[in-house]
Amino acid sequence: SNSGLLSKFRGCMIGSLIGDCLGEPFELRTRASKTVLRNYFSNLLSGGSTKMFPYTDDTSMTLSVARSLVENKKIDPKDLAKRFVDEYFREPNLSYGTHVVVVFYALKETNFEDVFLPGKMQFNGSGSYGNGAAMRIAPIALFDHNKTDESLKRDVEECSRITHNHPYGYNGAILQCLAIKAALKSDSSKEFDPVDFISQLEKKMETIETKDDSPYCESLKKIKEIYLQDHEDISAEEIAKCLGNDETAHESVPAAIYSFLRGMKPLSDFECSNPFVRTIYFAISIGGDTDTIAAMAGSIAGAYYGIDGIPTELQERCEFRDEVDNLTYKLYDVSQEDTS
Ligand code: F2R
Ligand code: MG
Ligand code: MG
Repeated sequence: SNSGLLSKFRGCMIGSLIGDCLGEPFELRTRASKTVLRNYFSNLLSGGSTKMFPYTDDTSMTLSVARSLVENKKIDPKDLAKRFVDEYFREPNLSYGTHVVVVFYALKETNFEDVFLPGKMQFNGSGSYGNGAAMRIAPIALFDHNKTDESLKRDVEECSRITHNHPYGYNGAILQCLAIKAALKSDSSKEFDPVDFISQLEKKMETIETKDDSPYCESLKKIKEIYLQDHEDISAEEIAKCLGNDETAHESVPAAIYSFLRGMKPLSDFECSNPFVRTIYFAISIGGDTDTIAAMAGSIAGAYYGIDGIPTELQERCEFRDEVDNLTYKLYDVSQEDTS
């Protein structure tokens, strides 16, 4: 139903916000102990605290993508670049990636003449493979949910290559976008087959990656193996070693997708009956780039369970919750208008 789809849109965007806000305190720090994480979540869920959690670059850039789509009803790279830059200079202290800031300055200094050129020049011309393109991609998955994978891929690349011109960078954003789209299209009241979910993504990535350089297909294979070998209780530490947990796209997008799958089943070290919460918990327990892995996992899980699957106790702790939700209604409206 349409109300079901709207709920999934809202779940996706709020899921991303929650992952960013709740994952931020642990980003790039020593991995939090299970006791610390359990207390953190039970405190939040019991409403014992009224502390508000601020968002970071992940949300700021996601909002720019959503606003640009709402205003232009299509991907407009120049408008996107201007929004990224305006937001950065308006609020530069949101823990942006250390190198992406160079792109913002260059775009501004060249007056947005060629919006792809500064991104191409990053890292001596190889382009960035940071996860900054993947972390902001959720609005495109929603806007393009009825389009072909081919047009989704084109839109993701245009949005990504402004800052992330390395194939690992934009392909990670494509995989993350395809995972959200698949979650959006899945009925959460029906049985779910994780191996089938991963196999579908793998098939799509095989047409995108080259055979001899395919980090995403390799990680998807590893996730499939975890299920096929009944190794479903694998620890968060082992997942970090096996799939990665850092600021690069290829070492974080697979961990986010795995966190979504892992949240479907009870966890041995965290008793919680809500699968969305389990996803965020597991994503943070992987350590490393916790805000970004949890934001990406949260957007997939939110697209699957819908807004009603996300406890209000967690939503209410996030700065900008209402603004994100209001924007999502607008994004929903333009995505319904657009049938091209
Ligand atoms: N940056 C953070 N958190 C750390 C906060 C640091 C703080 N600002 C401080 O001053 O201490 N979080 C946010 O950054 C990640 C997204 O980053 P993005 O947008 O991809 O940026 P960037 O700089 O392009 O890439 C990130 C790092 O990836 C490595 N890398 C990328 N391409 C590379 C290449 N071709 N060769 C070698 N290394 C490459 C570099 O280490 C980049 O710095 C998110 O976590 C977001 O939350
Ligand atoms: Mg961040
Ligand atoms: Mg991060």
